[in-house]
Amino acid sequence: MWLWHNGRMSDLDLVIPPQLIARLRGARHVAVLTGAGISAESGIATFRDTATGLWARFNPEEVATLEAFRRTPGFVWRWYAERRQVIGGAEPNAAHRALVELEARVPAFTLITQNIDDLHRRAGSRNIVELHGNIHRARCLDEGTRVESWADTADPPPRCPDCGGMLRPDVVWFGEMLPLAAINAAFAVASSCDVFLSVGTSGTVEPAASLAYEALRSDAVVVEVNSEETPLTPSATYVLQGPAGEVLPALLAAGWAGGG
Ligand code: BV8
Repeated sequence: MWLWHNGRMSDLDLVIPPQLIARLRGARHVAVLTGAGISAESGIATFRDTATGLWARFNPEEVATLEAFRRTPGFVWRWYAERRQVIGGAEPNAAHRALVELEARVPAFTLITQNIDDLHRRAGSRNIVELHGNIHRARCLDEGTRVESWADTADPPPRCPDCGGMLRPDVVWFGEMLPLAAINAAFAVASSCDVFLSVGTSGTVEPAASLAYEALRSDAVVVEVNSEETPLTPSATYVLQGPAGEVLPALLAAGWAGGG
């Protein structure tokens, strides 16, 4: 693991800057934004890993859009059904669990996720803002009725139990508005927190990608946890470069060694 601080890189095994730990321990309100990278160590492909990423095989406009669903509802439904199956077989990893522990140790904590895999809730996180919906929910394309279960059909998508219309995944597609309550909450938290962690996100999809800059503008300490550099790296207050499943437990251990 490597630490980037003011452009200097050092081996994280040696030190996590005491001033970062002090800010974390003294934080009133910690906000965390997560992306697909936090679920990578649970075996779930990220969007942009070229070898295995979901983008590698499908262009997002081909699948994650309302137009694609209207054009080929069965294909889009099956793409989500395949992802739901992979996610169903995955478990939260050490990074998800470290955020559950962090939530218990700070006065106020908000977890903002771009992920639709529900692993934060399964890990035990409580104050979660789902920016892009949840793959385990569906909703009626015509009247918006939300359902948590449905009878699978040989000719997907399944139908709305109320009106018989097509069910669609209850996720935010490209070109769709985010849930207003979620995006308003996320920006309110980004502008009022004193520590903002950006974990496992390439920061390329808007409006989620703007949250870290909102936190910087509001004088929060912004910490990036990512296995690679991203557009945020030069602007973050601290960059802890490494797998989230190692970095986040190390951050917790350094901040609350001995459970203090
Ligand atoms: C909106 C849910 C406006 C679905 C997702 C042209 C046409 C249309 C829209 C646009 C356009 N140009 C720009 C836009 C806006 C668009 C956008 O941002 N496009 C991008 C591609 C440029 N945004 C939208 O469309 C949004 N809506 O703008 O509406 C509007 C206004 C008025 C009226 C109507 C509409 C909606 C965006 C939401 C799309 N839905 N997900 C689904 O999942 O199928 S987006 C999806 O992709 C994710 O949710 C996430 O947000 C994004 C992927 O990003 P990441 O999570 O960061 O994942 P990625 O693979 O990129 O990166 C992984 C990172 O982890 C990497 O940095 C890697 O290094 C790191 N990593 C890997 N392993 C580890 C690790 N880090 C730590 N540890 C590890 N082990």
